[in-house]
Amino acid sequence: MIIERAEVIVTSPDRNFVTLKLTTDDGLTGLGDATLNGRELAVVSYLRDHVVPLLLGRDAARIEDTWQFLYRSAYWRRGPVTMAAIAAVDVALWDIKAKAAGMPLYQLLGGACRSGLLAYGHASGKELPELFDSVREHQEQGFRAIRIQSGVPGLDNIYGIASNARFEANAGVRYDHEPAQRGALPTEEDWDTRSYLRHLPTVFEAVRNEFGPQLPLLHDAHHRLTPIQAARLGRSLEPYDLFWLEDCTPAENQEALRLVRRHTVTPLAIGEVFNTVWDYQQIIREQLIDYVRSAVTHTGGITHLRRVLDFAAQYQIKSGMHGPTDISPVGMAAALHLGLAIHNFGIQEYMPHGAKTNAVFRQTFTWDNGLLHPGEQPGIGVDLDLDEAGKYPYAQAYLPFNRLADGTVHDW
Ligand code: CS2
Ligand code: MG
Repeated sequence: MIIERAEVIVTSPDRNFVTLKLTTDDGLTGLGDATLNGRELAVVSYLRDHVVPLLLGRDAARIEDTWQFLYRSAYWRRGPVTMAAIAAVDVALWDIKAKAAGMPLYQLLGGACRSGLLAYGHASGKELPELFDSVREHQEQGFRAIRIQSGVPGLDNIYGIASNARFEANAGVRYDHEPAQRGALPTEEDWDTRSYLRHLPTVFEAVRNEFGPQLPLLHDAHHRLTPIQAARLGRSLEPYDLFWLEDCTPAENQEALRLVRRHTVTPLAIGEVFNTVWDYQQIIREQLIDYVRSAVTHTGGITHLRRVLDFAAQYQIKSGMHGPTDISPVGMAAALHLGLAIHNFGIQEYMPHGAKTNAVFRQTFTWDNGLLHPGEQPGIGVDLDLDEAGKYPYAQAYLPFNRLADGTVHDW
């Protein structure tokens, strides 16, 4: 099974996506997601200019060897661009191997450990009535777990609030379709930590009063707090029994989580911007997190993310794979196959894609009664319609950034 063709496909139906398509000499094809939000073309070049020449003529069956070759022969290791490129090759090869074996990938990974994958959806609102409506909407869509993002009095445009007037004016669609905004430059958003820390506990109190104690609730602090602020937030949210508090503080300095852990028992999820097991060494070994947030697409594929999750399992840490709209349907399908096969599955993030995207990427995974399932089609179960993809050329888009009231750039 020799790799005969390697194509890097860029399309922008509802947002930009980068997909690697490998074709073998016996006609089998495999797809891999290489989408890095706001920096897509860097991965396109890494793949087209540096990786594709290395793949042609290789034995498609040698997944581990190809992984090690791409990681070690690059000399310059780790990082979001390299690991997204390696991830795309890895998933495409697993897709091919599962098709060659005539089985859905999860079967090749050891079979199902559960009947389906609990998923959470994104509810948000500038104020409580809108937020409550959004929670109800997600419950009607079948979600059994819900992420809560709320506006903060005094701040106009902040992360995660679907009804973002400025965004709708720019893009003409609701924010929850995509955080990256098409345009020549990134837009600036507002932030003030003290207002947020005062306001958020009141939001969770209101949500619990309205929806009761059972509903699993999640929140994404999106890397914006110092360790002591994160500790305070975790503690102030304890009465509302969160499923997790995500990215409470930037985790380049893994030690920072020790301070948070010392002050709160609110479960912590981290890792969507991590790319290798080495980003997790200390926080897993010291039991400083409860959920690994890495996505297959950004963590070296199924081969490497499985290693991270096996390491986490020794510490009873579970998966909580990143699944926003900037993970393509190919990346989502790969996550579902891995999620079904691992024992230490926790929860899967699920932001449904738009109609144009679903026309480009024909998917077989299912969503039923709050559970996702990768489906039974051989491979990962996603086909890419090249004609449809060709209708949507790449469109420059950036994630927003934050400035504090005094003009200081802050984590978005
Ligand atoms: C977020 C993402 O879904 C999440 O947990 O952190 O929406 C994130 O902002 C985007 O994926 C960035 O590209
Ligand atoms: Mg997040």
